[in-house]
Amino acid sequence: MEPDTEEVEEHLREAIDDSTVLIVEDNDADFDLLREVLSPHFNVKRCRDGEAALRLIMDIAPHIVITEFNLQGMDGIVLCQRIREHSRFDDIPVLMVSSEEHAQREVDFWDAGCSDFVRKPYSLTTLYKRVMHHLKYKKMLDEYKEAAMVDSLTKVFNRRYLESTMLQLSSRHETPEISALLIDVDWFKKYNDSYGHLAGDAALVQIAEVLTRSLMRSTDFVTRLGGEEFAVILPHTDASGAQLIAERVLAGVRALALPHKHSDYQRISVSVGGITCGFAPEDWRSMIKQADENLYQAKAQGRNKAIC
Ligand code: GH3
Ligand code: MG
Ligand code: MG
Ligand code: MG
Repeated sequence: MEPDTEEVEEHLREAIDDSTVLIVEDNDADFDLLREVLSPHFNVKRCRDGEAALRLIMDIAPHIVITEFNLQGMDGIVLCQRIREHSRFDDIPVLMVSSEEHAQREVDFWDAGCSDFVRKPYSLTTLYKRVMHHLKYKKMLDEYKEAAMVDSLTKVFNRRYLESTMLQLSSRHETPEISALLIDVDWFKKYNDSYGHLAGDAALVQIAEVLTRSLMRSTDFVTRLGGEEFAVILPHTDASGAQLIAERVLAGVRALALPHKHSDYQRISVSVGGITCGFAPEDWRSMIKQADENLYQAKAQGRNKAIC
């Protein structure tokens, strides 16, 4: 069967082509049918039971799960419920397949959180189209979610991401120490006035890249608070660790060597204010406010320096 490529935009099409489809099916003949129609287009994986499927889902996060209801051990309903227990997986499409004999449980399938349901015998064309449909909307959802969390100019996270991440960190009560750095570009108004707003934008992009490169842990992240002001959040980092990152930021921005004739240093520089808290505060603004006081001191003491 030839897929209908015209219905999907080109970039979605390409992204969907890489999709991993997990089929949970203990019957070989049923699996072979699905594999025949799906494997020319997708990366098809198979598990024979729910326990193995859960382990594989945790490991590879497939783009869609197609599961038979009637499995040995954990049935498709329990599998679906278990998948939905994880916030990471609550938007993975789960397509339930059942024989006519079990189709009267369809309300239970939906209640378990499945995204779609087909009863056997099904049309392979319709099954393929449904898989395409779910993958397309999952991909779009992922893109919209990312766009809502990322600053479009610098590609670092935005305030909304900072807000939701700080809420998560504070609710988990497992962040004994957290540091934040507030970074503000020096004499940036004059930079824009001298070199133009586009050059200013390009400088912000490069500075954001320096910030990202300065991080050392996977839990560290950069956000653009607005304008020429960024925050770096360093969970599980004490004051000396924060000082180290601040030094890397200062050195990295100096190394960009972007000429700035109205700067005392003749180069673009940043000032950094740091703060370390004993726990992640729910309100990120209170943490940033304390960092801002140190940033103000760094500015007052001549800029191009960090006070943590
Ligand atoms: P200071 O050293 O005290 O921080 O001085 P400053 O000139 O950097 O600070 P001020 O707050 O006076 O000016 C910030 C400037 O940043 C003003 C604004 O034009 C510029 N700016 C804010 N957002 C953007 C942006 O997205 N792109 C560009 N190119 N400039 C921006
Ligand atoms: Mg500013
Ligand atoms: Mg500034
Ligand atoms: Mg400020």
